Amino acid sequence: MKKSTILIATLFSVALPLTSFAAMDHSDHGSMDMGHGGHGMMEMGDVAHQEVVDGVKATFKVINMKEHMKGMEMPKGMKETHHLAAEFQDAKSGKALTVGEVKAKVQGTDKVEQTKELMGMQGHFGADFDLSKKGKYSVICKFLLKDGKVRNAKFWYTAK
Ligand SMILES: [Cu+2]
Repeated sequence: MKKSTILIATLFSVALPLTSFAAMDHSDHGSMDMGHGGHGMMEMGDVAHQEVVDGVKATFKVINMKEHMKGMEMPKGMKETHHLAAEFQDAKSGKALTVGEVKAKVQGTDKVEQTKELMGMQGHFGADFDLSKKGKYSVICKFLLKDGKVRNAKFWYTAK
């Protein structure tokens, strides 16, 4: 009798953080901006940059939201024009790495900086940026994955 009580208590203490994490993940998805609901983001847009950084293959896509949201209403007052999506894989095994902290700094030729945290969603990390000015933008992405290493990737994106 006592033994089973302890066992149940142990099970609960293990299970609880997991469920709360899952619940948090869900609410994140619910509050996510459009584009993360129905379709897989990574299937849209072209690969803007891909590189292997210290054993991790990083793939970046920059998605022009207007182009991909044809027929859908853009939320009023939204100045973000592009969605930056980042996907990470173990370069050796090809296994998707979906847990981590990802930040990106986007800077245009006008030197205006936009730094945002990329949120985990549907197997990739993403955030929206304002790339409404035509021209070159530098994108610097800093990502900390489960192995505890901080990696960087940098590329240029030209907004047309
Ligand atoms: Cu996304």
